[in-house]
Parts: sequence; structure tokens; C-alpha cells
Amino acid sequence: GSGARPHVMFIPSAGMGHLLPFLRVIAALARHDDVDVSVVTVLPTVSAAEADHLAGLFAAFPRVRRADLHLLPFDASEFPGHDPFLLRWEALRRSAHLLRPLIACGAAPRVSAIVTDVTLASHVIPISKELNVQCHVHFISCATMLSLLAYIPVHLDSKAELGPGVGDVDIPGVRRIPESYLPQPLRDLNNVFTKQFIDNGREIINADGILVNTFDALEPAALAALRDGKVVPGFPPVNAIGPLDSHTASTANAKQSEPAGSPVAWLGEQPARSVVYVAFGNRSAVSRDQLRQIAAGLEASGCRFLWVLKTTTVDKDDNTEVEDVLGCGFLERVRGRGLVTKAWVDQEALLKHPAVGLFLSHSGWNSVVEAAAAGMPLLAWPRGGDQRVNAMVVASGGFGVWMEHWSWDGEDRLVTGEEIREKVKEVMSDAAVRVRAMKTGEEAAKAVAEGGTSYRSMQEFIGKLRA
Ligand code: BUP
Repeated sequence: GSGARPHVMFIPSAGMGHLLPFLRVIAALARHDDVDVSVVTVLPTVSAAEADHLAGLFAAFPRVRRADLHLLPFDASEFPGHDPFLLRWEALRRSAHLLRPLIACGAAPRVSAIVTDVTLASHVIPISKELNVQCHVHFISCATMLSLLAYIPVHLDSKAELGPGVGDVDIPGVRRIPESYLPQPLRDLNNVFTKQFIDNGREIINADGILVNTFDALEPAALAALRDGKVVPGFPPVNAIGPLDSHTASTANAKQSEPAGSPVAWLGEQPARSVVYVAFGNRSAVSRDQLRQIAAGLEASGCRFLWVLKTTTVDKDDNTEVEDVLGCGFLERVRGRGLVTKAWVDQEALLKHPAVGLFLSHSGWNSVVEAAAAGMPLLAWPRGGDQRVNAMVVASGGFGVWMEHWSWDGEDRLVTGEEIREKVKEVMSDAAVRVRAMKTGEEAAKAVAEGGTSYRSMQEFIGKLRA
């Protein structure tokens, strides 16, 4: 009821690309003393990074309550070869009815609003209606991807002839996206991810609002089209609240001194804008052969580089040696100018470091927004999922270069070390991209500063929680 103290229950999903931005929203809300916050913790977590970050959140915000959810047994053999995080989404969706009692009987005061990860939207929104609780969806990709999710049911319903996949999608007021740029599973209408995507797209229209980690200046057309009802008439309010700030910012454990040899300590010894930061996210499936070409390209470029190397999709079982992957002698040859780490790094902080001059990235959306916030030019090499759509946003914003024809998961072609060397050198010295990136960083700062578009969007969201 009006005037009552809001109690918001957050329902996250799996994968760091989902969890990290979610934790950032939770932290933003938990900093308000007059809002109660609960977080559904699904056990066991898929990766060690997820477990660590959840523990970090509860340590930093003792007021945040934790509501444990134990998943029902899930037989993954039904989906051979699928990504473990995607399977977790399916497992969670099949256990979603267990959320009902958690929401209804959650600790006093009564849960007044839910913020759910988009992967669970089609299950959680109906439960929230039954329980008469506000439901906001946290969307973890760009507004352009949100417009795709919203429009896909309309697109499929209006197609006379269905191919094996969704086909090219022409999103009204936004842009036309060729099928080859969509997440790979959408080429198969029977894929479990495609079914989830369509179900969530159909249901999201019934949400009370949508939170997106983007900002108005970054995606003006997509945000306007969503808000004007051009994509889907009557679409819920879209609150662009990015770039989201780190969930540990301004807490006691945020400022620790850097151990010698750590990436930040190493960066401190390098000249300004001299280092290429290379990272393809948490669960990239870059093949061994491709990794070796990247190594060759970096070596031949003569540039300094910091490479966060992941060799398995889930961090828990990753104990391969760097030398096994990149070939023996590589580390020796680049000693002093190249640092390769398999450890978790604070990417947000690295991107703000003055020694970094370029980010070679898979263009996962969080990485893109972190780069935009840091005014860091991107060399975008999308690998899968929403990453080509994200790279379209980078290219149209001009703060990075999209390698549109470089390979994509599932394609055989290797991008050679020579191609990588040439492009890295070229973009490292591209003044126009650097200026555009700095400008984007300024726009990002303006958006979250008091009175800015994202600041006001966040205020508006908090206002709704109190209504
Ligand atoms: Br790896 C790594 N440190 O060592 P994306 C990643 N990150 O801070 P992805 C670190 O994880 P999914 C590391 O800054 C970003 O916020 C990074 O999200 C952070 O891609 C996040 O960029 C990664 O959206 O998403 O990893 O592909 O995990 O869902 O596959």
C-alpha cells in the first residue's frame, strides 16, 4: 500500500554476464536505507565466480536478506551439448513454481515488488500477478536486444512461411537484423533457448517496468522506439539506468592495496594508453587454434597487452596451464610486455586504467557498457549470443570498430595472427575512434550524474516501488 516501506525481492539467473549487472542494481537499491531488499540465491551456483560474488554482496550489505532456493532435480541429458548456464536457466524455469511460496511467505515486511532476471520472466510475471506484487524485469543486454525480444513474437505471428529459424528480423523503428547476426540458437525454432526467448518475449509486455543497463545517449533510437510503442504497442516503461556502478563501490572492501605482480600493479608500470586489454568474457568458447592465432597476433603487433584467458566454460574445472594452450615459449618471448592471467580480474577497474589504450573484446554487453563508461575504444570481435547485436551498437556509436567478418562460434574459419596484428595496430592508433570513445565516456558520466537521464530513470523506478 501507499507509503509503506518497500520490500524488493530480486530473482537472479545464472552466468556472470547476468549476475554482475544484477548485483549492481541490488547494491544501488540496498544503499537506500528505507528500502528492504531480499535476494533469491539458487543453490548450488554454477561457477565459482558466481558463488564468490554473491558472498561478496552479502558481506558488503548485511541488511540484504538471502532467500535460498533449492532446485528440483534436473536431467541435463535431455539437452546434450548445451552450455551449462543455459541449462541452468531451463532448470530454474522448471523450478519456478517454488518461487511462489518464497515471495508469498517471505520474511516480513511482505514482498511488495519483484525484480526478476529476464530469463525467468515468463514464469515470474504470472506469479507476481496472482500475488498482486509489482514485477520489474532486469534485462541484461542492450536496448536493441530488448527490442528484438519484444518484437520476435509479433514477427513470428506475422510470417506466412516459417523457415527452420526466426529469419531476418526487421524491428520497427530500430533496425533490421539479419538472421546471421542473431544469437545462434535462434536459427532453430526447436532449440530450448529459442523457446525460452519467445516465451519471455510474449510475457514481458505484462511487466510493470523494465530496467536496462544502457543510457539514452548510447541507444537513442531503440529506446525511443520501445517507449513510443513502435516496437510493440503498450510496451511497459523502459528505465535505462546504466552504466551501473560496481556493487562493491564505496564499501569497506573496495579499496585494497594491489599485490605485486597483479594486473593493476603491472599496469601501473606501463606508459599511458600503451596496453591492449584482451578479454572474451567468462564462458567464451574460443578454440585452441584460434587462441594461438590471437597470441601470434599480439606478439607480432609489438604492443603491450594484458590478456584474461579463459579456456573452459565453467571456471570450476579450469586447471589447464597457459603454456599448454598458447604454446611453449610464448610467455618467455613476450615477457615484460605481455601479461596473461587466468584469474578473475576487476575488469571495470582495468578499463579505467590510464595505461590501457584498447579493449579487444567479445562485446558481451557488460563489457561494452564498462568500456563506454571508461571512454575506452573497443575492437569488437563478437563470438556468440547477443554479441553481434551489441557490436552493431558499438559500431553505430563510433566508439569502437566491429570486425563484422571475423569468425563466430560454430564457423570453421580461423582469423589469422596476421589479421589480428594489423587490426590491433590500426585501431590502437585511430585518433577518431579514441575521440569518439572519450565523448561516449563523458555522455555516460552525464547520464548517471545527478539530473542525468539514467539518474532520473533510477529515481523513477524507486518512486514506483514506493507507490
Ligand atoms: Br572473465 C571476467 N573479470 O575476469 P559480459 C569478467 N569480468 O570483471 P560474458 C570481470 O564479467 P556471461 C573477469 O567485467 C563483465 O562485467 C566483466 O559480462 C566481468 O560477457 C562480466 O561482458 C562479463 O556481458 O557473459 O562473460 O560473455 O557470463 O553471461 O557469458
